[in-house]
Amino acid sequence: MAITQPVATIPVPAQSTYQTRVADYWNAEQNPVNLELGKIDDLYHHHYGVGEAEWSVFDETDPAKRQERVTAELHRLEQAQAELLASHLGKLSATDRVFDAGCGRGGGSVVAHLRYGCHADGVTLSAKQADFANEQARARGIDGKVRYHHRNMLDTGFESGAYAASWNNESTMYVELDLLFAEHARLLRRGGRYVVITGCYNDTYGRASREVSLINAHYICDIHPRSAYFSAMAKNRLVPVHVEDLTQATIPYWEMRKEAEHLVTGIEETFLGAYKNGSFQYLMIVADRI
Ligand code: GPP
Ligand code: MG
Repeated sequence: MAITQPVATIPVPAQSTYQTRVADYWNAEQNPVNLELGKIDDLYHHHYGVGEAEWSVFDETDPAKRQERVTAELHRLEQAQAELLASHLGKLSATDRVFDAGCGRGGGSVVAHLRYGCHADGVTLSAKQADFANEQARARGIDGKVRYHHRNMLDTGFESGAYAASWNNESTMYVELDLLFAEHARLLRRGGRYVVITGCYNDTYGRASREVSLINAHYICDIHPRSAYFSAMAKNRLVPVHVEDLTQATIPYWEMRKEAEHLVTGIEETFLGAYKNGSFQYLMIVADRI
């Protein structure tokens, strides 16, 4: 059928209705598993942990001290994950600039800055998270180098080619990968490094399992299949140099979190089920921007 009427122009909002709902979630979020862990050393993370868990923390007989030790142990595992990501950002100096896409309350950018002395720009859809993270940077005296912005990671407005490294730490499931990687490729200089740590569904299992769908509903996200990462990178000048399946390495974190009655959010069994039935993987991809 021929279109005889011109297509009506409608105002395009700065962010979609979906993105507004995601921002609402993070503006309201106050999970003890994020705030109590972050308070320990003012490194606030919104990702999970990796490595062997020290189960002896549960041997503590004083209930309050036991809770404290479990909290500290989960934070140690989350910190190990942040350090693992940062260790793959390539050679960086104090004059380099890095981009943290979906920065949450800011922990990852601080970790990168403390490690390399670099400048960091974090972006989040949540004004509350950006304010919180900037306040943390001020309190630490690093606000001259580490800055957080209330912006859309798909359309940052930052300068093209100005970044030596960039990453997504568990934030890709909120966006379209083609649009995301186009923005990383635009921001990264040639030879720059991109790192993603993510939960993805396993193509060899089939489509998204019940557990993966429950995780999507819990966080209002849309977990991509593993294959989608590689095809979207190939289309956007990002060439993988290292791929690591972190699934086994994250299971101890979830086993311990499940037993931490003062911190559980209710999603713990679902993650463990998804990892153990093979439908879901915790994956790191390191890529060069060519
Ligand atoms: C953790 O954030 C990560 C996400 C919400 C994105 C979804 C991640 C997947 C791997 C599917 P968080 O630390 O705020 O979550 P929680 O409150 O559960 O600790
Ligand atoms: Mg958390």
